[in-house]
Amino acid sequence: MISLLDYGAGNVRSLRNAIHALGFELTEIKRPEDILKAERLIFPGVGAFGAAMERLHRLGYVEPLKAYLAAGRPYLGICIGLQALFEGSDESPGVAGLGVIPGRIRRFDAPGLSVPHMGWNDVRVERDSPLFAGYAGEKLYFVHSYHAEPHAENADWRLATTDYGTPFLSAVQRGRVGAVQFHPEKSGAAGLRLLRHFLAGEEGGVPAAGRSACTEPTRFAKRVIACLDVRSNDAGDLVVTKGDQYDVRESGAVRNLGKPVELAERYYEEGADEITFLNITGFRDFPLADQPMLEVLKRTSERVFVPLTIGGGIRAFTDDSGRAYSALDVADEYFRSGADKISIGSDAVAAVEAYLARGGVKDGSTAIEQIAAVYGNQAVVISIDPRRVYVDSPEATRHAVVETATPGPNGERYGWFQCTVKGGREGRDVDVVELARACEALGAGEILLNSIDRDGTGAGFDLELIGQVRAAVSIPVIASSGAGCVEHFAEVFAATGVEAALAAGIFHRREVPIQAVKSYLREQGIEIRS
Ligand code: 1PR
Repeated sequence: MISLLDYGAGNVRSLRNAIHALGFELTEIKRPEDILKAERLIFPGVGAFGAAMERLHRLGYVEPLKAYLAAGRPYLGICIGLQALFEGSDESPGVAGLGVIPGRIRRFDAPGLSVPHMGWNDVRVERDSPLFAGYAGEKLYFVHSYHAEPHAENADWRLATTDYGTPFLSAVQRGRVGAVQFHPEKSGAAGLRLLRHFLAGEEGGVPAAGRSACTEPTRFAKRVIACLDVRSNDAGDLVVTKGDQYDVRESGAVRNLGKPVELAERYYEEGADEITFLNITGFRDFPLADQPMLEVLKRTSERVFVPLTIGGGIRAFTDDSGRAYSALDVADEYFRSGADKISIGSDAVAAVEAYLARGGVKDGSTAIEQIAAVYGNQAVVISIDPRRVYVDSPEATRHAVVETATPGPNGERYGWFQCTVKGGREGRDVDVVELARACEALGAGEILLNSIDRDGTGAGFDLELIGQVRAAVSIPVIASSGAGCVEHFAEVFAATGVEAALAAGIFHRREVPIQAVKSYLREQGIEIRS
């Protein structure tokens, strides 16, 4: 029997799903005394270090956990479940960790490095371990802003290291106590294999192949994301649709490109690094009333073991009976249904307008701040729907302009990118640069950058737009809208340095398979996850 130490600080549904999919039963730790009764214990920490330790203390779990670890009993820590083993973290100064492993947790901090470290990276397995039995050098999924430093004092714990600006401990193990910084439950088949070794209590096993004993630097991959725009069609069925410049109707009817769960599963099998669902009418319908959408998410998360993002309708809402819901309530339900990240569109624009009107002062009132405080910055994606506005000169507007290689209808040589809300229906007096910067300051962890002008055109990503936003923030940016062929992916990575590229239409219509994109990127020398 496997015991899960879910102390209620975040979303562990993905891990539960992975464990069930592997055919294992789980029991929950409900009281301090359950910890010492556990046969195998998993600690899937999420969120901030200080919040995790504070909850462990409040629940009376710290002492039994220390006793369990001191006895060398089977333990698998994941993410914060690794970091908590150390003495403390710069994330939460003054808060003591479990102190099992010597050393402190530090923030990633190197010029030009996007933080969080979010995506697929290699691990250098430095010695044989049953956890990595059969491991053949596949990339694994990481998402964290803080890391454990390898030191002489913790050398006996060192199992694997990864480079992200600096080398850090991506796996530790001593005896039967082990922990990993990456998320095995979100790392596809390679992660599930590792998880199975722990769950099955396999103590022997073959040594890791591939990168074992390897000393070369690990390589962080660019991500290729499949996006499913979802809404009800006129018959009331939830379908994957796809617009041309956000118009999803053809001859009056909503385009139907397939069933959401089936398509998501197909993209997982075909090697998508992440799947994003956008509930595109969420701005007008209350998402919590949209049970089919929540069901789609639940069923997908039982079968798809890469990160899932969902957006659409995340905002405060009062229903017909007068009951008020906060944006955090809406996000909670998405996380409970299997999302790893949520994406906020229209409400982020409103939040930024209010934040700028306050003179750039944070007051904790925005959905971005509230959701990030509970689930961590990495779980909050901002989806931007910009439209190009041409001007004759930079002086003609107060907004951040680009000099454009594609002049406007009257030969204008400059343009700025106006944020819109409600699926592009309404433009606001906010540009992408001020929106992206303000969202980063409010605590967002990633930007999903669409383009209404390029969406569905197959004309390629808008490099001017994407380059402008990439240069403005240090959180990861996902380029979206306009992918028409494999070359467009290589182009956007080379020209802008974004961390990920997303496409919809070419994948749905089977014009370009995900593996064709990846093969081409590999040929171009761009690091990807195979
Ligand atoms: O504003 O928080 O309720 O969120 C609504 C979400 O729905 C936003 O993320 C917004 O981008 C999205 N959305 C709203 N209306 C539409 C529409 O198409 N009518 N979809 C829409 C936006 C954009 C992409 C698309 C790429 C790639 N879709 O995500 O998948 O452009 O397409 P391509 O590769 O075929 O060019 P809120």
